[in-house]
Amino acid sequence: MIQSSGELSLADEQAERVFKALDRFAIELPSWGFSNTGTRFGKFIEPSAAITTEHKLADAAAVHRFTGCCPSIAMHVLWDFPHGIDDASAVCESAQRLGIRMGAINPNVFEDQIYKYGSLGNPDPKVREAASRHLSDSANIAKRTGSRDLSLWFADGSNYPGTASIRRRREWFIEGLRRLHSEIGEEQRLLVEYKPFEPAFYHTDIADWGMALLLARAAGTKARVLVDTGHHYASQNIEQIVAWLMAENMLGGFHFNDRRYADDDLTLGSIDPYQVFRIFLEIHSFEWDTGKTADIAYMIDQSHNLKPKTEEMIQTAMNAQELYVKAALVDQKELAKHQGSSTLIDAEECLKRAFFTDVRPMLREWHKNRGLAEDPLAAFRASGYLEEAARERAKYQPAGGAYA
Ligand code: RM4
Ligand code: MN
Ligand code: MN
Repeated sequence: MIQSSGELSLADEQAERVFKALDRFAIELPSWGFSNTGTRFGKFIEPSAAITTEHKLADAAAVHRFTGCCPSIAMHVLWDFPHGIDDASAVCESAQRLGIRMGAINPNVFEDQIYKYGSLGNPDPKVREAASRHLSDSANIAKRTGSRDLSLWFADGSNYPGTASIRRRREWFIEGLRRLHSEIGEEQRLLVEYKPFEPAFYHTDIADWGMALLLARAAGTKARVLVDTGHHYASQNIEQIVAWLMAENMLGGFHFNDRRYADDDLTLGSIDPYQVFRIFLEIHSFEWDTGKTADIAYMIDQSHNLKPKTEEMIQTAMNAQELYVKAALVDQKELAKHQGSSTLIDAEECLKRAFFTDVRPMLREWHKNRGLAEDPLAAFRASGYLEEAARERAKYQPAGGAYA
């Protein structure tokens, strides 16, 4: 079919928008997404899964090599720096050698036996002190690794009514976060994550974005809220939360994943790609309205207990790129006009037109222009990386195939 010049220029204009969006979009990989994880019912072992920190870095670097959009890796302190700060320089150097950099540092105040009744919210001052010490050690690790963000998630809460003082625990949280805030560097940030339930089932100390926002404000000017897409009740409007947090200059970052029921940690966009699109759309609208670039850390937080981990990460990064650029294709000017005149159907069609645009040919083009394979997943599979990893990692697997 011969296209009219009008159509051609529309295509060119679209391609330019897509390329611009792709040039600035980066999403951070989680180190914990490369190792064998499971559910509380068991864990299925993948022979190529990462076992050491070095493996996780290598896998993350491979994902970045093929996708071109994952230059950094978030680390979990206890799992990746077993000797604390003494491990930091070596881990950093390995990452650099592999072509990636250290991303957010995630302290761990939920696994140790002392945290049975909480960390910063624990009624025992000795436990609160231990948690604070671990948090400040983590802040020092972040300084050493050159990480901007200290990403905080607390399992704190209670299972039965009356067993914990909700108000006192709130105060202890404010105290602990303020103290940590005073210890981080000028360029660093605290990201406060919320979650409605699990592991606590009656009350969670930081249960929603309102609590996270108030705690972040109480902590100090360098604290922001972290939105984990899986940490909401089923029908909650996440993009509205995102819009409000951006308007308040309080959105620090995301933990992206998808879900069907609760904190399922499934592949981003696998269940409801339109929701991810709507979240990105709010961000593009904010940028269009204000002329500012939203300062947001995009991070992945997934648990790949059934799919091959590195492949799922590549799939996730590609989904993220696709949905980010689809949202960038929404004609903001036209949308604003329809919103202003309450022409509902036209406004909605504006979104749908962008959402249903097949951006994959433009993505392939972008990859080609960067000297990357046009199809990252196919190229990764052809590279033999997984087979090699399985061979090389076999010696790290304890007899019987499972590892703790
Ligand atoms: C939580 C939360 C945190 C993650 C832990 C392991 O559900 O999403 O971000 O670090 O799991
Ligand atoms: Mn998370
Ligand atoms: Mn989670």
